[in-house]
Amino acid sequence: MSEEILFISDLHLSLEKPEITRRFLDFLEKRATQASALYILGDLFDAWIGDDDPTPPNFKIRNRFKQLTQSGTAVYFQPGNRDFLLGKRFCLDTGITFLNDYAVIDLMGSATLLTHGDLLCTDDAPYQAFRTKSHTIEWQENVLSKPLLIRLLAARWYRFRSYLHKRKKSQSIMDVNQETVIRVMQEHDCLRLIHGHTHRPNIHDFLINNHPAQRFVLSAWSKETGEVLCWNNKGYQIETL
Ligand SMILES: [Mn+2]
Repeated sequence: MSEEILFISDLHLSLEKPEITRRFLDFLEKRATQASALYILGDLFDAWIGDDDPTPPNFKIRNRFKQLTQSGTAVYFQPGNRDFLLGKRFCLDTGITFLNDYAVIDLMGSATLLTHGDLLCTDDAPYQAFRTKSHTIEWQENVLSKPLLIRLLAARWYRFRSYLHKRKKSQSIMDVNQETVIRVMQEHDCLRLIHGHTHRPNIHDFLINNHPAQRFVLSAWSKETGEVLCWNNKGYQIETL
């Protein structure tokens, strides 16, 4: 059997969108078991307020992940801007491997850089400032030490605030900055980048020092459909669920 690697991101799973959860659980049980590896590039959950949160559908998803990793499919999770508080306990419970904000993998012989994508949106200075603050150990320890109910309310407030801010921001500010893309790819010595976050699925071709480079932008899942980037030794295809 030829090796197959799957990439998804931006499912934004939440209690309010049960269709996406259902499709994802089905995907984990059937489609993902055929692959050797599944990479989740962030924003799997619309909000994550700590590994101790028992809110549905977290428990079901945890169990399905566990079944998948036990069946032999390696699962990797990279944090997004919504679920960056997902932690060690969740990964230990499910057998998932946690990846750093930037990860380089060998994808069918080519060094490939993986990231959620928010770090590439360097034109959005207020967001980057919040990101830096919220990624300090002090900030995270402080948040995670609050009672669950407080964290739940705070997450709602953040989501609402981010919705208000986004309405005021221009479309270009919320996309990646191409200079940052090239710099980060050079730093990691990669000519292929896969990310999500912007909800602008596409495959961009460009040059880095005269070498052809590619940037794959994964699609966000919706109530109606979900996309998976599938790689095998023959190349890639985008599968619609
Ligand atoms: Mn995101």
